Amino acid sequence: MVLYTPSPLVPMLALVAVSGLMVGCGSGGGNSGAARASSVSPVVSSAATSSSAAVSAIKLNQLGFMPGSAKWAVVPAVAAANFKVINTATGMEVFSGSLGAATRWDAAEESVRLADFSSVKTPGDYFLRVEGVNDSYHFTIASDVYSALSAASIKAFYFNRNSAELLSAHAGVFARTLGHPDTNVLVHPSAASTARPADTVISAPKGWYDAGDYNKYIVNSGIATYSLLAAYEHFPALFNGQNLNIPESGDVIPDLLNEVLWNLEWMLDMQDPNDGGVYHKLTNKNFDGTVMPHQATSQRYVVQKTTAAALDFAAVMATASRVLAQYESQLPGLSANMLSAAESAWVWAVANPAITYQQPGDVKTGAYGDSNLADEFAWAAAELYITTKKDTYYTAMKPNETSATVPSWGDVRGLGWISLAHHRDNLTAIADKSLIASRIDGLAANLQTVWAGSAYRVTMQENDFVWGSNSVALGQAMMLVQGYRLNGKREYLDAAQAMLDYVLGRNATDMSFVTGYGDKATLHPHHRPSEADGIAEPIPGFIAGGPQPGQQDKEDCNVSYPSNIAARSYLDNYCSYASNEIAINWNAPLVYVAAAIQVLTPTPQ
Ligand code: 9MR
Repeated sequence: MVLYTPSPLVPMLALVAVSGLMVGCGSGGGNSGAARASSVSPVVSSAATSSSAAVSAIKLNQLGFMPGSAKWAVVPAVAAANFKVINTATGMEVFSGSLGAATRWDAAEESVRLADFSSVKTPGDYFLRVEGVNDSYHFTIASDVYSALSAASIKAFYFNRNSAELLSAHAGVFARTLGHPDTNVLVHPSAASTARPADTVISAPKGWYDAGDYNKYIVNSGIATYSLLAAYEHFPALFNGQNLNIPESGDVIPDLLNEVLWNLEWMLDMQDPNDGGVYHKLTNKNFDGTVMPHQATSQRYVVQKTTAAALDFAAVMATASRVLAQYESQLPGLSANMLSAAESAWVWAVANPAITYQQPGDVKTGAYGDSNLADEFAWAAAELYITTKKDTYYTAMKPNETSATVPSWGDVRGLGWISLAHHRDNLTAIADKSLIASRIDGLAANLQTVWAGSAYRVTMQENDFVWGSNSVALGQAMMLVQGYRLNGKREYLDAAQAMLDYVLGRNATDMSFVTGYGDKATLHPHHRPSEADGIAEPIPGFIAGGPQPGQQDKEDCNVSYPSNIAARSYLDNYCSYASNEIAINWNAPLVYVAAAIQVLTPTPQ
């Protein structure tokens, strides 16, 4: 379990004017215009224009749906009995349905009505019309409706590469100079050992910037990297032919794995070869100002070896070892090296089972501190078991004591169950297959129950609105997908689709939280390159953290949040690191869920 500590980002906001760029909140960025130039903002229907009482928005997935998707929209609680689906090109009504009864969603303190138009399956562009309400955004029904989003959500990791020059051939207008070579990193006193005393110089280049900041954290890299590897492991065909136009494109290795390798190479350097321990993070002492990577030149340190870092590292390396084994001729020896790195990190963690992260007094960057390590032990043991088939690891997972929960950086036990379920037909006799199935199905069934009873037809509830709430939504979808993969219950897939809908617009803010995707999408993420690059649009493909009522950045923003209500407490402003930052552990489940929905949604007969 995780303690949601007050923001560690505040010191960054105290800085001002670095290299001519204003730093901190309220610097705006001058972004303007629709996120998707070709799309049209809500069309005002004749009914709406004729009535001054026309009320706000119909909320739906602003990209659209696959032909076989469940399709739902959320309509304000107006008096109308019906809704219509209208073909944009012809202006013809293609479907009319009854609106559900007005029902309250506590998280948004709002009563709404549901429109189910799942039976509309013909590809095309459409919108919804309800008397007394503005027409909805236009949306598309097409089998490839999510392919661009899917690619962009992976390309976002490329845009967040540490130690990389981004060439215009790959990055277009977002090309940038190399920053953070990380070849001259000092061992912080908190991480000193006999073999590597304080101020020893080590090299640990590459990796991804964690989020809107320029630091690198093993714990958060763990869940993010795993989620991408799992996407590949579960849906390889989708990624094998994908060209993301990254520097490695065109080689034999799929681009998703090329991108993941960029981070894995860094992670390997975070292990101390002398003892197997893993540094918790590689960071500056303070957050950088709002500058481009090459302008952020503070000394970097590796800070404290922790049990969580060793275990998350072990889990990821064990996973990567089996996923990359098929590329032995391109990556000679790497798979075996990763497995031995994973096992030595495990041995270190067993010998040092309770070293939690303690932020040193002179270090102010993110903590990713976590005092409950049972889930990290369980996850690492599960991945080591699957890769090595050694029964001792299965026992070490303590399956009977390990529940399945929606994954987050501080609670990773669900990841172990995901992997066990995927590999269930290829385990040793010791594995309890019915337990694996009941863990996955139990969690999916709980989520499905919430979804079925939700006024918004989503799985999010009031207490899910924590820092990075959009990753809770997508984590819930990931677990529903596992339920569907296990037993084919259609409701699980539909509930997972609902959560993709949620982040793309069927939420109480009426926004798509993915930069560049949706008519009304996040424009001002708390992301240093997007803010400091002088380009109006944000870099595309990043998902914002999302609404949460904590508003830990309130003092640092000179504009107010539009609402204090949990599901509406979202501020699309650069200053809002508590609701509008981007992060690798929030993008990775977007990659996973977008892939799963594309592969698993049945094609209508
Ligand atoms: O995602 C983290 C969230 O769960 C915590 O509540 C929050 C405050 O401790 O920190 C978040 O992680 C941030 C990290 O510490 C530094 N990089 C940016 C991350 C996203 O805001």
